Amino acid sequence: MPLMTSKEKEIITYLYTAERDVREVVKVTDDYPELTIQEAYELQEGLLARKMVENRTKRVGAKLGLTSKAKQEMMGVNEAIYGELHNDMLAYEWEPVNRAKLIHPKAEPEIAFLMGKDLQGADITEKDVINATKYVAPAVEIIDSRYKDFKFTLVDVVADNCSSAKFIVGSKWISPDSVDLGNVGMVMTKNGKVAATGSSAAVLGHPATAITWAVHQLAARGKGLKKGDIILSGAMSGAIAFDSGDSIIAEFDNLGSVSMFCK
Ligand code: OOG
Ligand code: MG
Repeated sequence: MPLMTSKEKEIITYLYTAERDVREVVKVTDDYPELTIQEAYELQEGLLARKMVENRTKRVGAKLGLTSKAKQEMMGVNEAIYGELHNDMLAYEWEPVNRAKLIHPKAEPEIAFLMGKDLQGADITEKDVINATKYVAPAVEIIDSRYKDFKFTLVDVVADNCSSAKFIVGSKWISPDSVDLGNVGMVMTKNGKVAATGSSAAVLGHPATAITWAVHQLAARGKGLKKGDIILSGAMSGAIAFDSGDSIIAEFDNLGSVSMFCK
C-alpha cells in the first residue's frame, strides 16, 4: 500500500490494539466521518500488514460478509464486503474457543470453499469459481466486531477486517459438483435448541455468485484468490451470540455438520 498518512496509522493502531486488548471501541467514523469505502479497504490492508509483522500471521484465505439481505438489513447496509483470513484465526472442533480472548462473539453458519487453483480477474464467472474449487465444507465463522454493540457503518466494518476473529471448518470435505450449492438448507443449534435456520440461496442467490463478486472486487485492487485458499462465502442466517459454556452445531444438507464449544 502507498505510504500511510498519520491519520491512517492512528486508525490502524486504534483497531489493532482494540483487538489485542480485547476491548470494544467507538466506531472510527465517529471521529472520521469523511472516510470512503476505498480508504476503508486501504485501512484493512494496513491493519492486516501490521498483524503479519507484529503477530507473524500469514494469509490463508478470504471471507465475504453481508452477502444476505437479512444480514444487510440487520446491519443497516446495502452492500457486501470482503476481508482476509489469517492463520491465527483457524480454530478447531476439538479445541474449545476461549471466551476470554473475544469481546462479544457471534457464530455464523457458512460454506467454506477450498481453492484448487489461483483465480484472478474482472471477467471471472460463477462457473470459473466452481471449476477452481477443489472442495467445499461446512464452517462456522466467529465474528467479533471491535466496535461497541456491533454497531458500525460499511466503512467501519471494512476497516475492521469485516469483524473477523476465528473460523472452524468441518472435517468432511467434498467436491463442489456433488451438491447443489445454491440450495443447501442449514439448521444451527445452541445448546441443543434451534437458534437459526437458513439456506445457501440467501448468500447472493448462490455462494459461488458471492465469491465471483469478491474476485471482481479483488481484481480492481490487483489481487485474487490463491490455490490453497480457504474462502468463507458469507453467513446463511443471522449471527448468534454465544458465551462461555455454550456449544454450537451447524448442520448442512448433504455437507454434514460442524461444531464448536466455548470455554
Ligand atoms: C460483519 C461480518 C459479516 C458475514 O458472513 O455476513 C460476516 C458483521 O456482521 O459483523 O462475516
Ligand atoms: Mg461471516
